[in-house]
Amino acid sequence: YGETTISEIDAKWLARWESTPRTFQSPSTSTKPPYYVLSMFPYPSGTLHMGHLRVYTISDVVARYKHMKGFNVLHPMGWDSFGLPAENAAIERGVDPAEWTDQNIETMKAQLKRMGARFDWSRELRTSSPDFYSGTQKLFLELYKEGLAYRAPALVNWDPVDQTVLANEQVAKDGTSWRSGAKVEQKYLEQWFFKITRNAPFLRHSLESLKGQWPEHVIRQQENWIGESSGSRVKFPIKIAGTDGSSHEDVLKIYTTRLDTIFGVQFLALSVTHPLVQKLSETNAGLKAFVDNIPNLPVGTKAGYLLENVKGFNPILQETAEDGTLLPARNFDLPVFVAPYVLGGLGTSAVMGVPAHDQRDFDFWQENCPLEPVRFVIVQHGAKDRMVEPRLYTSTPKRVFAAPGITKGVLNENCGHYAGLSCVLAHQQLFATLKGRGMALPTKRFKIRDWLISRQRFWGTPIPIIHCGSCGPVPVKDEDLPVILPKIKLTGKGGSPLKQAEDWVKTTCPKCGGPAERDTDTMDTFVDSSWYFIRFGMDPDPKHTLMPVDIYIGGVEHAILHLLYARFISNFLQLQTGDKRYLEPFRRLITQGMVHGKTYQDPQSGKFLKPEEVEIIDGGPAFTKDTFVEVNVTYEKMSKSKYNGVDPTECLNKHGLDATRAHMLFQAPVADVLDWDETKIVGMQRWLAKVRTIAARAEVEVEFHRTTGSHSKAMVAEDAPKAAAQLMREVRQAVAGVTSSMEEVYSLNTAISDLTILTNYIHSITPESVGPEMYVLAVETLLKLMSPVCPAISAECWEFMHGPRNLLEEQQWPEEKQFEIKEVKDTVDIIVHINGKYKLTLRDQAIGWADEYDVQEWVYDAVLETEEGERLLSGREVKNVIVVRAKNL
Ligand code: ANZ
Ligand code: ZN
Repeated sequence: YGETTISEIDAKWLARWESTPRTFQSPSTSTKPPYYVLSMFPYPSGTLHMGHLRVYTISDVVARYKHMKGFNVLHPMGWDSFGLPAENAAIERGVDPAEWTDQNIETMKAQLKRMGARFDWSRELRTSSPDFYSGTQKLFLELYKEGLAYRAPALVNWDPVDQTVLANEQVAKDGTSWRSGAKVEQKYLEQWFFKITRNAPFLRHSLESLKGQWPEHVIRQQENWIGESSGSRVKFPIKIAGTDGSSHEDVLKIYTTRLDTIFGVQFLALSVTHPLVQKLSETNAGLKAFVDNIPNLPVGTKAGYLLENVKGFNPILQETAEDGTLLPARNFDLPVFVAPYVLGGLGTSAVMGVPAHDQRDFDFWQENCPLEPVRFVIVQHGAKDRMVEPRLYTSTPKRVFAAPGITKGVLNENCGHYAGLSCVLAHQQLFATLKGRGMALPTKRFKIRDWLISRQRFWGTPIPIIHCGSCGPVPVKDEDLPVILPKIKLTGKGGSPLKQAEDWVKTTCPKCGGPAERDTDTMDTFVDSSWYFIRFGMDPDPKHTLMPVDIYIGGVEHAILHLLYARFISNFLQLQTGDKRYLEPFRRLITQGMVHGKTYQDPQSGKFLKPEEVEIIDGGPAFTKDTFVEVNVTYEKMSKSKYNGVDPTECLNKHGLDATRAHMLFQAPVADVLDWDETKIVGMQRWLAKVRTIAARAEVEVEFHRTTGSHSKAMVAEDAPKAAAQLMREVRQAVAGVTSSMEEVYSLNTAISDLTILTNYIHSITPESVGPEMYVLAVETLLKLMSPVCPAISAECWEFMHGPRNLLEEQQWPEEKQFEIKEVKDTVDIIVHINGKYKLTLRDQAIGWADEYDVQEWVYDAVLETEEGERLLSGREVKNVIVVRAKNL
């Protein structure tokens, strides 16, 4: 047994798991409660990396644990197999993207199996198979029917040389195309959107229900991304002068959260996409030039274009105050600008500019009207009679009086009879006044924008829409789904790849039967991943489809978009089906940290060194091999250029799957960055060697018992009961610690330390010192607790003790209460029958550890110890000693 190598153990158990797949039973037939463990499915890039190894170790540990806890576990795996790399490989090397993808999947699947993960491969899916993408297309059409999928013009990256749209990833940092090197242009194209904004209120408010279940920072990121604010829509009258001297009046609707600052409005500003700007630029050449030049301006530009022929008016100043007070005299005209800092599609795409109280407006004002004073309307709250002398106008304010003013500020006399009111109160009154005049309405606004799902790419789900000259866009009929991707040769040039598949594009209109064309866009791959988890849980009877996911594990880089899109789609299905299980798709979320690699850098040249170029002295400092200069050792994101990458398969082959998995979990809490230092893995290997030693000792005892039917009583030490009680305390502590780590997941590293502590304890004692039964029980419990983390070695040890038919992974998870030792001070009376007849009663017997040990043997000893007992038992053949148990024994 001791001779079996780690790689033999791995090979044996991997084969065993392969031949006994663990599949999820339909909840309609299984009596066990279902539990859905999901890890984010990988993009089949070619090979698994250490980050994959980390996330799938975590999910496998949870799945194996839940299985032992008696759940019917769904732990599926699939492939997010549409996307750009396959397409790039096709363009560069002429390979078929489908073949490239399938090959990568082969490799990566073998790697996943090598780590001993118990995935339910019967439910494997790949998003690029027509089987799956017909579902994606159905989902698109459902959204389309509900008006949640629509088309609108949007800016795209355009490569003028290759005449093609580029994904953001294909645009280099300097703004050139990855392939042609041409300067990338921005161009408007008709694009498909999902109207995620319609569900923004739900997506925002439902986050409350996830608190405590999702990492706080992920909830916060979602909140910020959705970005709720409540404000007002206010109408500002404007006058537009025509070129012929005529003029007409209109209104501009702006959106503001700070109505209390309305007396401080000094200009109005429109986004470039505002309809008025589009209209005016038709006749205003200067404006058109400004708009066309915007893509060349730096991000965050404060540039503006003054619309000379437009004047704005502040709606609050058109008032003749009821109490007769006169408002300060002022110039009523407001300049109107076009400004890129005002975002299109947000609010009303127009703002009222308040330089004194909004930083962005202030910066804009400084840039465009540097000589104009700034008009303050809010001052720091103080006692009214001590009101700070209001600096009504100042041309050189140090800073704006912004956010804190909302609660702390009061309006000053720039605000007529509103002066002296707190901002909150002023806000209410101003709103009431303006609303009364039909100039303001309350609105809630979300920062989130609709989801642009169109990609002018090949390797994605085709959009199931047909464009007909007379009927417009028409959905593909259900029975004609899926719309299969055609086979074409990809060149990376000349517009949308699908446009070039002319035979495929040409079709007939499902409505009128006339000639029509297929939509040539494909969907963002985030659409695929927004519903794959539902597909995994599908049951022939939709009532039994397993939703929601009980625990979802994945990279924090998906904390915003993927999770938001998945929540949107799931919520949409909830609205459609009325099935509450879709409300929030992921009950619990665990985000794991990155795995960093050990990086060596020459301090002089700054060059990164390969591991074989350095020599490490006693696990301490590292030196260059040739010049013997000490090198800097850091941990950084793994990359080829830094020679700090680690191949998971190599690592698994070298150290075995158990040590690799344990090391992965032990080195850092799940959510933290993990510095991968392979030299430390020996710690895990030593631990596992100890486990094998004590398991071998336990096996000897089991074997003895099996062949003799007795527990080698003679050898047991005098104070075994005490030592056994101590051992049970240790076991109980480990059960409590490991179980709570498994439930919390975030502290899986402490589970490993609990396991090593128990191992060391068992290693330090002998079976004789605690009694063989107790020893065996402790070892068995240790193996059960280890099984999720180190499934191969623990299964091997278990099999050694119990034979091949009794599998460790089918055992029940130990419970703390099984190891409770009643430290009973009480005594009991024991009524003893010998050979079927009442013989004597032992009074006031301290029972101590008796019920944890062997009661019969203990009583036999106790009887022997009495005079009468000795007389009764010695020299007689005792067939049986029956204890009529006292109540608390
Ligand atoms: C006047 C004002 C005065 C504003 C003040 C703020 C402070 P949040 O809270 O993020 O929702 N805004 C409105 N629409 C905009 C757009 N399309 N592009 C850029 N900015 C826009 O921000 C709401 C504030 O953002 C609004 O309130 C508006 O400026 C600006 F002391 O109006 B505020
Ligand atoms: Zn038609």
